[in-house]
Amino acid sequence: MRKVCRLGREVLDLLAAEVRPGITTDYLDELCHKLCIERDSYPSPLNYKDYPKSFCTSINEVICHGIPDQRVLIDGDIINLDVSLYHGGYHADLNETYYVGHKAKADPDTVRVVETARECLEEAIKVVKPGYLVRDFGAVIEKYAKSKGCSVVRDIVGHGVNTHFHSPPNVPHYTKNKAVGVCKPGMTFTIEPMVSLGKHQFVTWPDNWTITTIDGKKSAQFEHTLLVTETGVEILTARLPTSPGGPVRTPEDV
Ligand code: EYF
Ligand code: CO
Ligand code: CO
Repeated sequence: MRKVCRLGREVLDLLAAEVRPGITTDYLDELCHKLCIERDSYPSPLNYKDYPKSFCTSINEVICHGIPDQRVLIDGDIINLDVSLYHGGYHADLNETYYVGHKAKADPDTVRVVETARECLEEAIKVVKPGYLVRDFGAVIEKYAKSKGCSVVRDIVGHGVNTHFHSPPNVPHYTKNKAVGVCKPGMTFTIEPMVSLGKHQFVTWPDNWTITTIDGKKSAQFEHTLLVTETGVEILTARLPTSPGGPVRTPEDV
């Protein structure tokens, strides 16, 4: 799991470095496929439940599972890149949302939803340790999102990730959920909160994959693959010191 997650981080960082106005998401998809193959890895989404591309690219009001196509990125967009890959019998799964163009020029609501989604994940990771109930992550996430005037998408959840792309437990991101499970050393799972500026409700496009906000307002997401350790948590997909921009993003990063 450590190795595949390191490879996943490399792929995401290399894709993120290509995000700029004027490129298409199909360009990123072809690059994602090549970067996976170069690492002796298979892009987990490709053909998964008949999904047609190698990763997901979700722009602005698209909450998740956006399919790469000929859409050209424009200054002021936000785009989530969700990379999952399979190597040596294990899957990794991580995503981040990026500003297209300079963060300093993005409108305040756009910055609010992106940074709130990033911080929701950080807040949830802080409480991961043996004995913590999986159902309790949602309260941490939704409380934080609400404090920033944002909503949390309810129907798409984090998940176990290991020899299977998706396995138990389900990890809801909202409060008062009924998820089953307790953190135990050795467990690997994702937390991947989707946070919106407007209503939490979504619509699914006729392609049966793309999920967007019901009101057209922007939504942002961040995801890590996590390992429960004897004393807490290891972020298997953490940014590396060698990642563009360094190990963690500062508020000044774009
Ligand atoms: C038929 C897919 C199937 N599902 C989940 C399949 O966990 C994920 N991201 O963090 C995740 C990624 C992908 C995925 C990529 C493709 N699929 C998507 C949407 C609907 C669907 O139902
Ligand atoms: Co993912
Ligand atoms: Co996932």
